[in-house]
Amino acid sequence: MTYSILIVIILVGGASVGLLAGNVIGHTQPASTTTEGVYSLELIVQHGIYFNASVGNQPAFYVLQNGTLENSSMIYIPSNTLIDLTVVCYDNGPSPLENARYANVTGTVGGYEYVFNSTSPNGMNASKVVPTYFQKATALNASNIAHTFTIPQLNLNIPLEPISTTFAQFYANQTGSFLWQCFAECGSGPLGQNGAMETPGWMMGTVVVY
Ligand SMILES: [Cu+2]
Repeated sequence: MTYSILIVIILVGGASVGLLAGNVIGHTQPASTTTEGVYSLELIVQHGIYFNASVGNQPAFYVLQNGTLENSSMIYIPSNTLIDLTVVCYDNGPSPLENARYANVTGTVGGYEYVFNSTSPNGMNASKVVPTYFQKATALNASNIAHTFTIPQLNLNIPLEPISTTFAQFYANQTGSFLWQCFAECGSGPLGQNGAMETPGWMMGTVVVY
């Protein structure tokens, strides 16, 4: 009798632990969506890239794919699939937001992003890979945002701190082509809205959800 009760307790306890572990490892998914695994999207923001003779240097987003930096004018992601988004921002200074609402994290799983500050992996300075802090954020300080990765039609907004690594998860639950845009005025011209800000592959482009 005593043994039976013990076995039941162990079984129930074991099942609970298994469920918890499953949630952490497998990521919690909405019951209404079907997924075929997790898709990793890795973006790099670099600054000081030669744009043209009159503008000079500008910042740009790249897609890190197969070990190379690829143009971000077209970014492909699967629909109804958990997207693991990692953005490494090497840019070291803030730009004013086009609207204060772009300081908020929107459209992600849980409504937050993880920010690892001072974590641009810099081969010249190994100490830079040690984060000075790690933050689970639903919004960032609007005065300390270098860029945003925003897909307005999918309500996705990922604000990025200078010299940081940011991780967030999201789903794109409709197929089609959507604008992506940075909403920190990091470009050229009197308002910082020209140059990179209006050029595909720099601070804007198309996200194709297939
Ligand atoms: Cu930008």
